[in-house]
Amino acid sequence: MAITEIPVMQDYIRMCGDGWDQGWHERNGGNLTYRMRPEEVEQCRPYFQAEPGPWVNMGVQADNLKGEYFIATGSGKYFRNVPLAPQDNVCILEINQAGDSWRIVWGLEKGGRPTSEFPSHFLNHSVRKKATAGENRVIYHAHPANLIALTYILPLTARDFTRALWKSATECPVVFPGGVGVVPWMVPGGAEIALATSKLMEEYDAAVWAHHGLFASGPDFDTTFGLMHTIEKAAQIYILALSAGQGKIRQTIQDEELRAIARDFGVTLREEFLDETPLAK
Ligand code: 2HA
Ligand code: ZN
Repeated sequence: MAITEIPVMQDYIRMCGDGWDQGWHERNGGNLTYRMRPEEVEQCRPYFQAEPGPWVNMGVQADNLKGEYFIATGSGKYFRNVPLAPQDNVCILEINQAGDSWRIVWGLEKGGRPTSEFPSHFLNHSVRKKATAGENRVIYHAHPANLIALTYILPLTARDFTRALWKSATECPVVFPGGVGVVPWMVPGGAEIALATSKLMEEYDAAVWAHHGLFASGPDFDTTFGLMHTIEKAAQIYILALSAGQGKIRQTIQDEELRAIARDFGVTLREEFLDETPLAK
């Protein structure tokens, strides 16, 4: 038995490979973190290093993540390589009892650190754990091309992005009834983008990073990957329609029809993103 045969590790590794297959992870683009369940930590513990790495302060702190364990991609590592050599590209981190530092207990065997976006992921885990009563476990950042392209042509507001995406595929309002947040362009990897994103993730389970990519969260790998996939596919359809129609959209899903979907599927759409007039675009 190897640690990579443990189901949680297999699911994590598979998601990295799936993201690569989708074309969302050029070079070292993107990062994935998972907050482990206690029983998963115990399954993996026999494989932990005899000597954990040194504690490294993150510059951010969260009371509700003290003592948690995360699986994380490595800084500068390529998603493409994760299925081939998970032990060199991925790590398991333990968070200290102050909730402000990590240390590596497994992985990155040829050296390295967790993703440069770990402070962003960490703050977002804290916010999503609180917002979902502990259900949220996955934070996923990727660079899907069509969604990034939309950040050059749509106003950078949650309302504009949400409406364009909801109307680009009938299932969208069911998959993300709360809509998507939008973070203006910022330097990645720092505390500023971490704070701006985590502020939005109090309300949204996905946030667009202008001219950069998407942050998505969810309770498990399938749901989170599915959210990324659904949003990117909607963006692709919108771009295809705009391109084929030379910028003219002849018809689209009406607000009343969005309301009808919500009614039949038992979801609550963010009301302020809907227009009053039934025939408004
Ligand atoms: O890890 O995607 O945002 C590379 C990135 C940084
Ligand atoms: Zn990125």
